[in-house]
Amino acid sequence: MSRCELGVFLFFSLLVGASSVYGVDEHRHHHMPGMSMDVSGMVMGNNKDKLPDDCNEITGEYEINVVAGTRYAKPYASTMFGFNEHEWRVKPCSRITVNFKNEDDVRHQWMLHGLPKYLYDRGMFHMEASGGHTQTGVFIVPSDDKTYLVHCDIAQHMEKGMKAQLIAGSGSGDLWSIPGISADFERVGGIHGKKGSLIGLFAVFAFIVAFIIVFRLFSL
Ligand SMILES: [Cu+2]
Repeated sequence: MSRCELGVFLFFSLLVGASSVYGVDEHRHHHMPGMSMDVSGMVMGNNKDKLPDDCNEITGEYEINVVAGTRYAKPYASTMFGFNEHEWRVKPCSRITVNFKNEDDVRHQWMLHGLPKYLYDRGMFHMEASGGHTQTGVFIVPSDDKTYLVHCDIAQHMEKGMKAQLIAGSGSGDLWSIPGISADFERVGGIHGKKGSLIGLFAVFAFIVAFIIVFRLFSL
């Protein structure tokens, strides 16, 4: 085998290896405990009784009713979807029951990030409700003062208003761009984005000019 062939062989074996590992992972994920799924939606990371390592006991019980729908976007400019509330406060080491109702026709999610990975797959508690359906799930937060990101992961829904925060204890600061709570720093990114596209346009123009010069040189 030449060096080149060996390289190609190694590349493809890596590719096959990586895809099979990914496949196994996906397979395992669909059989995770704490996951339920039907036509009305799904709950992932459901945890009623497994205490985080840093908690001695459950210090509080909360039941929050979250409603998702386009009508909750109305008070905020440039949003299209929303939750009835965009912030919830709980005690560290507390147990939270979430009743998640979707008033729209499209699917919505209530996905919370940053939980300990030894208890929650990918550190997430995740609910999805089909249009017009309600899902109920339970999770327990660890002992730290922390602000957890909650959002809907369906394409463009977070950008269009489905972003919220759950604050355990004194939290770890507000997240940006929460409707009605924190400023939309995304505008800064917007300016950078415009700058970036101008540079891109200039690069294309320079390339065309260079091409014309080279073409002329060779055709003379
Ligand atoms: Cu959504």
